Amino acid sequence: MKLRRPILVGGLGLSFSLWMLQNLHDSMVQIGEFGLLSLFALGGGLWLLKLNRTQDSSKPENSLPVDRATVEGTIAKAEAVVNQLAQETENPQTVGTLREQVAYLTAELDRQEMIAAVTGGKSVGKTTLIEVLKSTWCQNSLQFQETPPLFQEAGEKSDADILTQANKSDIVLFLTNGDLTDSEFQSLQQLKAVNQSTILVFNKQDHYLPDERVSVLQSLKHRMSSIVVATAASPSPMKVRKHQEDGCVQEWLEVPAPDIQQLTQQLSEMVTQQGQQLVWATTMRKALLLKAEAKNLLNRTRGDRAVPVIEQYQWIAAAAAFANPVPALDILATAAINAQMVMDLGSLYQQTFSLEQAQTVAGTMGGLMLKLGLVELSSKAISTVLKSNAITFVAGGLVQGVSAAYLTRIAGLSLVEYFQQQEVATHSGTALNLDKLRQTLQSVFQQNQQMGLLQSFVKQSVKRLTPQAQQSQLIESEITA
Ligand SMILES: Nc1nc2c(ncn2[C@@H]2O[C@H](COP(=O)(O)OP(=O)(O)OP(=O)(O)O)[C@@H](O)[C@H]2O)c(=O)[nH]1
Ligand SMILES: [Mg+2]
Repeated sequence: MKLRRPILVGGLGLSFSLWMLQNLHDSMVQIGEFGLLSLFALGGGLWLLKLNRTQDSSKPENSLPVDRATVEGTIAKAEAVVNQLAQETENPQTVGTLREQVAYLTAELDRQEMIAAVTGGKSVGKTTLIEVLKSTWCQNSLQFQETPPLFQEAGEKSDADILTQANKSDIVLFLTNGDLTDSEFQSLQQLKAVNQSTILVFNKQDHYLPDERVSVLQSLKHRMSSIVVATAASPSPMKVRKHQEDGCVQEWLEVPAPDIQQLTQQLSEMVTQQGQQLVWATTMRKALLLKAEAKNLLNRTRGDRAVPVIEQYQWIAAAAAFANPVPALDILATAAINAQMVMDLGSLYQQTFSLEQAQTVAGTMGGLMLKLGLVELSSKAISTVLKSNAITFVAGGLVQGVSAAYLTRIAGLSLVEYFQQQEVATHSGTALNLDKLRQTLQSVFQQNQQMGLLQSFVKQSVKRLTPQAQQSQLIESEITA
């Protein structure tokens, strides 16, 4: 009777983790008998088939051209995330601010006045260019805003902040004084990545001889596929020499007029031909930013709730493995991931799993942990920590208990991390992306393998699992250490 049940469950999709916790006391030995590995192979084949078909169907949301309906759709998505946050957070003030921003975005769609941010490194001529534009080129519908200089070691604002700010404008004028430096190139790439309309302005071209100008301009156009123009916002005075009829030579300095004609022509074209488009694209960027901000807050709220859930299952797994120490690594992996934990964490992230689905996820993760060698690595690391803390192995299941707790923690944290990276679910039933789950497991495991973290975790677990005698030993070893 006892033997039949796991076979059935295993055949359905490797779901004995929950069963195991329920039956720990009498079943541990029996599992070993009928070959856990073959069960894994059977169940494993099933879930691999099921999960590999799941593909990431998300397409980039921000590639030109942007139409009004798409922007409205994105604003609605941002609003949905804000609404979800409103249901889960205990901070109504934040929600209020976010809601105001959503309303503002909708109004933004019909904004008439446009904004151009003027950015670039220190002293490239931002202020001067704006002055010249204002005094010689009258366009009421376009305002210029100078950003703080980029690439400053001790700048008040980081480059990322400056670029984020610049991205809230409709056009970015990115100034450079010659060939691009690496950091200039990277900043331009970042602007491009968020679909920001950018004009690369080669200012101070008067510093170059005419044929040099041409080659700089060509090189800029070659490197950046964006629009490139050359300007001289405030050309240096030039020496003018005049030979007079009587043979004398007269010399004086002359200040050439600013040369911004290529730029103003480009700007005029953009404002008249693409004005509406540009405003929509800006609104789109702002909506995506707002959505990301709301999602961050939501993830933080949910993360706070997830930690005690993980801890609860961590100690359940620890107690079970400690009481019934079975050395087989695969049992450790499976015992560590409780299907009920998957369900509980899933529901925190609006991902409703049926018990069967949760069991599949648990089995998948156990399999991944084994395949990635995480189970073996952590057992070894934990034994080492225990030995170095002079903890004797009076209780035989200590390594197993601590390992089970540790693996539960890794699995729980990975699931949380995985859910947090997903789009905020407005309906459940999203299929699992096995590749992403594997990557997340690996990276979470690596983060948690740091010696300091591991040591404090082991100490915490030992305190939980062992009687007073062991604990005093632990404390002693801390004092003598
Ligand atoms: N030769 C030449 N000098 C220029 C040109 N444009 C600006 N300058 C000079 O470059 C210097 C810096 O100009 P700003 O306009 O203050 O530069 P900025 O980018 O606003 O500088 P920060 O705000 O301090 O980063 C000034 O002395 C300008 O006169 C130009 O086209 N040619
Ligand atoms: Mg300035």
